Amino acid sequence: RLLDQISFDQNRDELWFAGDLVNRGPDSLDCLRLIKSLGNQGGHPAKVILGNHDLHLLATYYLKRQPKRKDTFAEIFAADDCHELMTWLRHQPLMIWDKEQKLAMSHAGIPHIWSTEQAYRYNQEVSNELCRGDYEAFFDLMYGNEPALWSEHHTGMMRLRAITNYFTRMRFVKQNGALDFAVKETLDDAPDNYVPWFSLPRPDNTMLIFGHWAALSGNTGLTGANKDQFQAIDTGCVWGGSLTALNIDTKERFAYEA
Ligand SMILES: [Mn+2]
Repeated sequence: RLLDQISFDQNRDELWFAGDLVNRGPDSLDCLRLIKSLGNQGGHPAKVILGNHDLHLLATYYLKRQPKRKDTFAEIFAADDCHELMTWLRHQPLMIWDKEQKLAMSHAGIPHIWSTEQAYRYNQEVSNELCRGDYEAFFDLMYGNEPALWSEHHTGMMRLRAITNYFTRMRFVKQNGALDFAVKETLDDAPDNYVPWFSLPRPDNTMLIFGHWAALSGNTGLTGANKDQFQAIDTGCVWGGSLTALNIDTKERFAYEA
């Protein structure tokens, strides 16, 4: 319905998706099928980055685990094209970067302690593991909150887990970049000594588009000169709010109210 509202045209428009394609609404299977199918008729394929729920789906599938009570994966696992969908999803990155347009997107954002270029390299480290490495071992060791603080000295799975957590789960951080994993509510609920990741000055002025933090309702609360640098586009559709599309060229927003 949102695509109808913005008169989406496969041949003219390119769609970017900010992750959590699944588990946040009533029809995850058809959502995956629709997004994967874009580009099949010669138009632009969708650009997709992985969110924490997409990674959780992949881990549940590849490790053959029982879905959790709140998961809505049964329909996907029962589908004839499940394997194809999972292979396609596993090959999606954690970050998209359009260097010329000075534009990047990741599910939760990019911490202020990483330049955009640095973030892109870290994204490639995880993507290589998911596409060509031991992805089952990755999924097995992916869950966990440690290390909460980034260091260039992290190696192996600790490093990949930290990168994944920054890209897909970050909300509040400390000045040194350490992540909080407990608070998922609004800006007023910051734990002591933590601030929203986008409130700290970044090393470059690339515009960052992100989802994940539904409680923001699409509003970072920023008022300064950098307010447009951070585009929160999750407007809480999962809780009955609207679903939002941002026109990358004009920065105009469109919301479908359910
Ligand atoms: Mn999320």
